Amino acid sequence: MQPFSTDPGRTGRTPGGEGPQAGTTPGADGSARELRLGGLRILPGRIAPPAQAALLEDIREVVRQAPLFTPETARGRRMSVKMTAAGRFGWISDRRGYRYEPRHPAGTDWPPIPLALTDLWHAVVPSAKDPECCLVNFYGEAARMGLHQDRDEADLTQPVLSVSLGDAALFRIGGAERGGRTQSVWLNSGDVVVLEGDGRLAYHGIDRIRFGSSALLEGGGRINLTLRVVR
Ligand SMILES: O=C(O)CCC(=O)C(=O)O
Repeated sequence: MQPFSTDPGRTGRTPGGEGPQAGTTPGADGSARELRLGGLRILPGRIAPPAQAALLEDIREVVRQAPLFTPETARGRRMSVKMTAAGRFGWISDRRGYRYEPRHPAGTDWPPIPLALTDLWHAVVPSAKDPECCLVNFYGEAARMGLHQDRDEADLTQPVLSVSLGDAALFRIGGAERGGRTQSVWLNSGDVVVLEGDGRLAYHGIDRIRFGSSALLEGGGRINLTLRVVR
């Protein structure tokens, strides 16, 4: 059974308030807000509430075609997040280790990356190659993700773009070396994080989520969508 409903239209409530720019929430001065933290670019509220609800419907379709599964580490430890993917490749981890794969563990092709996400990618990182993987991470109440670098991609000059939907999450950011100083920030639904340039290899992870803090997902929880160029 999937941890969130894949039925169309099962949003907890429909958040209101369309910003003047489709899909974005501008800062008080009308410009798109942007923070820099540890070499990462954070775009708070980049995806407006109605666009979040629409994106959730897109992800429900992805999950219908490519059901969430619980990855295991090579040592047999089950990860606390559930995962699936869209695009040419999905990132998986099992007893053979972690890697990108062209098919879901059930043997089916990954569904296409939703258009709203490729549009977002082109708007936020216009000079990047097209994304080839959209990893979908689902965080239930106790899920977390340890500090790690994203370095399984062939071209580490290509950015990584990460979208938060649903409950707030405590995001920890370090530098490019393991064991260095870290900083934390709460990511809310609709926030976008870009790992690029000096921040591309920054260690990052999710310490915990504030379960039930958002009404986007009916039963609570958080979805993270991470877009990457793989080859
Ligand atoms: O959930 C998040 O915001 C981070 C996800 C992440 O770091 C990853 O999938 O590599």
